[in-house]
Amino acid sequence: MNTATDALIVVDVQNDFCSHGALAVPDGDAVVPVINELARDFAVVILTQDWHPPGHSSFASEHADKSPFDTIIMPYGQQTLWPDHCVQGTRGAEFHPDLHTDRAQLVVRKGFRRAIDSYSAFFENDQVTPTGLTGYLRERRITSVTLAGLALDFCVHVSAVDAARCGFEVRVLEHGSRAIDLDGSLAAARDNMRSAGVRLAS
Ligand code: VGL
Ligand code: ZN
Repeated sequence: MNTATDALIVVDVQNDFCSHGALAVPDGDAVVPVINELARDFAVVILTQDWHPPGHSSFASEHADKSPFDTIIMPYGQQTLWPDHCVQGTRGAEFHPDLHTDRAQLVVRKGFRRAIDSYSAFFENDQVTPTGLTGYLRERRITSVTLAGLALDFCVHVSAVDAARCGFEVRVLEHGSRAIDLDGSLAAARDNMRSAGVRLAS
């Protein structure tokens, strides 16, 4: 058992990121049994849920002449465009049916503002708008976080770097994560996490 100062943050284990989903991460379903097992060792379990309104600005379908996986410049910086995914209230936005969610104490929804995406569980993609998770963790006296889920090179990566930036001790469990890997994004994410002081464990 980990202590009460450690939290497990399970990132975006939702139908749209799993097999047959709108933005299926290769082998994404494989994280479910690993995370179910892991979660039993944590006193504090938090889930994140990508939760976009229809017509979200990160959807390629909202931009003329753009395709999924193109990048554009938004007022807050560079943004990859995605297939429509995790639309609020749809089956794709629900957690994977085999994910054990009963022990989760908090669900952090993110990406719910139309004009801005949020990869991180801590800050939206402008890197300044908070989700409130830092305050929650601090109030609960949590000092260290372990992350797993989808996708390793996007939401897990940015959440891990932000957690380190907020002063938490951070570990990412690679065996409980899978990557999208667009143009070397996985290698870049690993470098970035290591430079931020994140421990990559497998
Ligand atoms: C994610 C792309 C778009 C993720 C979410 O969970 O990694 N990736 N929305
Ligand atoms: Zn998304």
